[in-house]
Amino acid sequence: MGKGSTYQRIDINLANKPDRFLSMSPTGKTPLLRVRVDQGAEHILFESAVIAEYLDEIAPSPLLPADPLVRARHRAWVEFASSTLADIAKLYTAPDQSVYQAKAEMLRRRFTQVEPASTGPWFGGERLSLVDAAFTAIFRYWTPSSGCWGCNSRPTSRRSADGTLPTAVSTERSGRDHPARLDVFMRTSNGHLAVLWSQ
Ligand SMILES: N[C@@H](CCC(=O)N[C@@H](CS)C(=O)NCC(=O)O)C(=O)O
Repeated sequence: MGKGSTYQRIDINLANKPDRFLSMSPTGKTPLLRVRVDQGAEHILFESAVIAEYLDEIAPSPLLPADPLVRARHRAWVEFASSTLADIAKLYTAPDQSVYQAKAEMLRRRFTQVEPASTGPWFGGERLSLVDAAFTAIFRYWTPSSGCWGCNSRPTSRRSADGTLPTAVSTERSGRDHPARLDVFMRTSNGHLAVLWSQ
């Protein structure tokens, strides 16, 4: 989660979602953030862009820029990262080769769109932004064994391109065993990915 906050991460097996998770998640998707303020009622936040912005707002040193126009632009690209996450989920659950290829093509197109919008070395210039943080959720699915679904290079900011942010932030967020767990998930999925993985 970063930004110095205290949290506990609970992993959800998306191939076999627990009832408790389903009862909390209106969309049945991860991530979810369960928040309790001052021992009060518990609140569930969903949608990664909303969760990221909430955490940014309650922590010192906001990652979203102060200027309204630049801020709106960054929000738009955080939203873009969120919908890219949903596309990755569709790729992972593609039932056959043609659906898989269509989803992979969609992802390649998305990555070529974000690169020109970045001014680098981070997305918005000289400092880490919420957009860079949002894209780390995507890079978690981009392990040495999964590659980038046929992309030629890592997208987003140049800092992301050299691997610095995705490695540091995603390892903290997802746990060191994430690549191994992802590997099992892919191998045991019912879709086309499992076929690719067994080759
Ligand atoms: N727009 C959502 C997308 C979330 C999403 O697609 N999450 C995937 C994991 S990366 C998921 O939970 N997939 C399971 C499913 O769709 O059943 C967000 O940004 O939170």
